[in-house]
Amino acid sequence: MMTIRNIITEPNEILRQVSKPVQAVGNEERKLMDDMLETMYAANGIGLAAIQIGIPKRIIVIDISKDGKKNPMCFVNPTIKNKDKEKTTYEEGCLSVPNYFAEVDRPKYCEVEYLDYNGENKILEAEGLLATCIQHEMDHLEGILFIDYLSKLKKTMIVKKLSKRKNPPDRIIV
Ligand code: GNR
Ligand code: NI
Repeated sequence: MMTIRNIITEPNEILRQVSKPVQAVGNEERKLMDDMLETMYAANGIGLAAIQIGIPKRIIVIDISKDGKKNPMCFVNPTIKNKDKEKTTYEEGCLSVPNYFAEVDRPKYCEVEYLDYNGENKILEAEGLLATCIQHEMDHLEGILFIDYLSKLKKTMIVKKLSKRKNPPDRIIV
């Protein structure tokens, strides 16, 4: 059974937490990764960090495949081994910063070491959108959002607009 979880949006202090390493990849972690993928697909995102659904664990999921094909990727305790000096620019968005997009420069290439869905140690060489997405997600593990790279003026404007947004709660249980 997979569950679509609620995605936390800015401003919310939870998004600023530093996520904790996972001790071992077990069934609880796999269930979390399943739910994260389901939540990401439902929101039409290409990546999601556990903290975005309120779980401060160093787990991210990514799927950058197109036209209905699925290629879910799971990363537990990811670390960047190597990254390019050369930068690339993408227009980034974030499911925790809904409806706002801005260009961000990041290393064009990176090597990431992680544990996969089965807890196996892997190394992946990433470039282009995948490299950008991995770095965006790994920022979430440190409590960093893409808007932190924008000018203070742009960032303040976005946070102000988001805080005025009426966020309808999923369900009110009385
Ligand atoms: O869905 C997403 N799209 C995206 C586009 C460019 C760079 C990064 C991303 S990640 C984002 C989903 C998200 O918020 N992940 O944390
Ligand atoms: Ni994000």
